[in-house]
Amino acid sequence: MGDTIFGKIVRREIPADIVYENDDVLAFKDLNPQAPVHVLFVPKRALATLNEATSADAELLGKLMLAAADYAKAQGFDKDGYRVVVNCNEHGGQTVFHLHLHLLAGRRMHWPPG
Ligand code: DGP
Repeated sequence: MGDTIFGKIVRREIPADIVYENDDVLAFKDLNPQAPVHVLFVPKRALATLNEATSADAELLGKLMLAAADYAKAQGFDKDGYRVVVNCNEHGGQTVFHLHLHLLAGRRMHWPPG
């Protein structure tokens, strides 16, 4: 696990509002929500950014996506819809360098994103 704030959350060294967990993925509410629902899905085995992912990480990336979809369906967000986002590096708006997936729901999303 990378030594970021998300690694500390995964290791339970700092608190977070955890909403979902399985063997490979932890999900918790974003501290600075951009929608009525804003949950971050992080792999317990950290990659810094999407750029570091290789074919060896394909299963983990799939599990990350499926965890978000499972959670969205369990919460009923699938009916109206939701958005899943991965920010990568500076122009992508990434600020925490432990790969994570944003799940946004509870309002109509805009396109293109800012
Ligand atoms: P990104 O910009 O894609 O790297 O997203 C990082 C997100 O993480 C951002 O929306 C704010 C959130 N965040 C940063 N620090 C913390 C924290 O300590 N706890 C929680 N729950 N969220 C955090």
